[in-house]
Amino acid sequence: MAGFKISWLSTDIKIQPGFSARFCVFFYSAINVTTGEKKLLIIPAIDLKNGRCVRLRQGRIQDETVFSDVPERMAEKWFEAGAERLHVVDLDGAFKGKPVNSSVIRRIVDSIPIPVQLGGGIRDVETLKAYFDLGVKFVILGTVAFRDPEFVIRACDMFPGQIIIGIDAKKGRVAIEGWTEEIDMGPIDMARRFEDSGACAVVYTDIQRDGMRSGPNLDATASLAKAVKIPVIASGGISDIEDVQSLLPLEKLGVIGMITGRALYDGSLNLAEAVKLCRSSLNTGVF
Ligand code: AMZ
Repeated sequence: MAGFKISWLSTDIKIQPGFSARFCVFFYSAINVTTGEKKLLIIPAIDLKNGRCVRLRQGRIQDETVFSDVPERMAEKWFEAGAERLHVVDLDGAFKGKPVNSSVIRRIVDSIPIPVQLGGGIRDVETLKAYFDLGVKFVILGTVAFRDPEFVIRACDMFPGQIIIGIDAKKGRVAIEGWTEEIDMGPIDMARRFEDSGACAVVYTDIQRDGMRSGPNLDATASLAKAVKIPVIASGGISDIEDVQSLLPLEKLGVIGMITGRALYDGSLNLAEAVKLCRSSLNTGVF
């Protein structure tokens, strides 16, 4: 009897006759039921400022490096290298508290077939609707999540499985409004507010490491993932393949992916290699 094949994203799994039910249970347990994906995601970041693709250091608006005047070309590049999701930030939007780079975001969404998660300047339902209409798959709420937690709950009701909470912290305190304002709350307390909101993930960024290639904050990321049921996406500081490797054990705590920016642009991290590592490590753990 011939086997049959399950095609999933770019991974083909051949099921041969005689495979036990246990295989299916193990296989299913490897699937993140929240995202529908089955491995740790490497999510390249495209930060937009004045229509260009930039990287900041520690979020300082004056400390920018421009990597492309045509951000959709970058999106295509990361897609072709194997990315399965893209992280896009409207930096002008985050600073101004309203969408600024929508036309570029449209071009990015139109140029690649993978899901885009987008944050920066989203404060109301109209903006949410506009971005989802445009084809954005997940929206990240940062400042408004602190200022108006009820809004997050309404948003999760309206767009189930598509709302991500953005928690950016500096020295253990959450920062909002383009990271210009620190509030008297830690990331765990902030995340706990949204335990039952229906949010599909928390993106946790260590601001002091962001754009610095100083290594991810493993302790803080692990503590957050342990403290809440919501899946966590780690961000900030990933500089090379060893850093990617160091985050893999956190998958069992509820970390579902990692965002990387400057290391990809500088070339100190090879995206295809990182994606491959995340796939092979999961398979080793499962089979
Ligand atoms: O780099 C910055 N100064 C910055 C940044 N990258 N400020 C905000 N953000 C990102 C957050 C999150 O993804 O990491 O913007 C989003 C939150 O935006 P808002 O407008 O909801 O706070």
